[in-house]
Amino acid sequence: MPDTHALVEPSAADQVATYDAIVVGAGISGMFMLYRLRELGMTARVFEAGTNVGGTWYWNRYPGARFDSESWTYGYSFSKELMQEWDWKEHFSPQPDTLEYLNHVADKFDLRRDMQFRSTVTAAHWDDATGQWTVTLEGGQQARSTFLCTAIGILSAHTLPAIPGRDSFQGPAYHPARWPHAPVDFTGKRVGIIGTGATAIQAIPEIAKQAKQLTVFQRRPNWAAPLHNAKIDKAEMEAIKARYDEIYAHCASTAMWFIHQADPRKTLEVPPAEREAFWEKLYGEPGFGIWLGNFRDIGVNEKANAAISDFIARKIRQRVHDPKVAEKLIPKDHGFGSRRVPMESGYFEAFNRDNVTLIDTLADEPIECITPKGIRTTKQEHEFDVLIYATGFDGVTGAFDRIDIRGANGLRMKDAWADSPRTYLGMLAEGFPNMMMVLGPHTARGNIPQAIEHTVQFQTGILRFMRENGYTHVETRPEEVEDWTRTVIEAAEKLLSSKVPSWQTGVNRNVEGRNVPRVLGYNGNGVHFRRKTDDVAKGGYKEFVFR
Ligand code: NA7
Repeated sequence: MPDTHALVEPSAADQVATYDAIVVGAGISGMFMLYRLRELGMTARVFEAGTNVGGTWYWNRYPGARFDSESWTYGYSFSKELMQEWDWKEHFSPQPDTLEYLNHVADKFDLRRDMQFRSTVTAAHWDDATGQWTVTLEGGQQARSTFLCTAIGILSAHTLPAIPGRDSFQGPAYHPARWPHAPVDFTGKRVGIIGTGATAIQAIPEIAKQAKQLTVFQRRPNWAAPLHNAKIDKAEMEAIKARYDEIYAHCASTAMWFIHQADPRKTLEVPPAEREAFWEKLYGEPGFGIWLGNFRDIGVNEKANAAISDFIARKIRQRVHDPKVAEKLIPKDHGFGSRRVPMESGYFEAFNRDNVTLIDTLADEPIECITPKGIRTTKQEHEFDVLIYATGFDGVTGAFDRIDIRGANGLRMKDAWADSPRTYLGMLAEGFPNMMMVLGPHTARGNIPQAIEHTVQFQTGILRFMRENGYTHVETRPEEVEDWTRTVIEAAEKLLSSKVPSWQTGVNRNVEGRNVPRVLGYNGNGVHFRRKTDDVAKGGYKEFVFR
């Protein structure tokens, strides 16, 4: 008798691989999520658009890209062995070293065997009947899972400038988040760069050293302060390793999970000379101290903020030789620290070079269009060999918007979040069962890798709890979502930053409908956030619905 089974073609449904969990993204979040899912004995598949691990540090290969957080507080802390074997070479790690570190982590824990690269997720649909997510990739491949973990980053949806003629430029044009893998040689080149955010502030001093001519098109200046990076020698690294427990415990005890702790004094209560000396000290020290270790009211009190802004403005005037250029580099529309403060290495001095020109596109020369030869302003056409669009990202929700995510009853995430994201702790979103968001909107962020580790711990805690109790379905409770959303909005209202347009408040004028500030993160104290999540876990996750 012939074996008829052998003749039956498998149906399309049979060909769809099924996992316990699908993770979208192989950056710091996705890598750690995979590690923890495996520990739970779950089957998991990671889909990643790039050709390797690293996320932000895979994509952003532009000259000058580096941490502006201390390297030794910005790696994984889940493995003491990993911490002891990895030597950070610089206090603020440059992108190539960070990418090497993340590849080392992927090798050490054999992560790539559950990862599929060159795999952009275009859709993720929840099916109420089967209690499963179906994930679709750009090429049409599909996979199913009980849980969906979004590890898509807060700054991964890069945006190009919405300027007429953008695609007509005949030379190479780069966005820093899609930088070529081979170094770009600017020698003898006329380079134009649009944007003066954290990315451009890192790139400009480096490109200026090589280019024949660098023209910076600035729409609105940003406050920036010196990074004071330095190498770490063997002895110093050993000393850091010996203190890791203490360092990480200290970070967990600060509001933003960095080593920096706000000074408990209020700015205007401190005598001016003492205040000035304190600011001089902070300005001379490495890292975010001038922002996060400053007097505790600079982010909430307008007079205090005006005082520190005046101090930083004086520093810019001292560092930039041409007073007219210095004035253009000083922000007048927002105070120091009310947008994310980029830390710089020779940014202001770059404008003292003969080969660097600053163009103020708001006051002096608005950009009219991009042409085949360069950029036309209201005054002239500037010709370039290379253009750089350092024009940022559709922050926090942008990466979600690029995937067609549909939850219970076909609810589209874009519709659900049209006014505001609705989440519980930024961990799960209302209406999207079994979807865990790492760095989702309305969560606490601060020190990003530490936020990631905390979030993944919390979420895999839920998964363990579900397994122990025989549950397969988790969702948020409406009253808890309401309460958390209110908490997040109230925490933001006190801050001067909540009114200032930036990626942090979800404003990106290159994206339709993104011109009104929104609250996209939990800006309360990170210590309170940790306590809250720990209490939810200890209490048996009563704030969620399981079945
Ligand atoms: P940012 O900080 O959002 O900066 C983008 C810059 O590009 C900013 O100066 C914008 O000016 C400018 N921009 C954007 N679109 C245009 C157009 N159409 N015309 C002229 N200028 C434009 O992004 P980054 O990549 O620098 O940094 C993102 C984060 O990455 C950073 O905060 C770190 O956390 C790491 P605007 O201020 O909107 O006037």
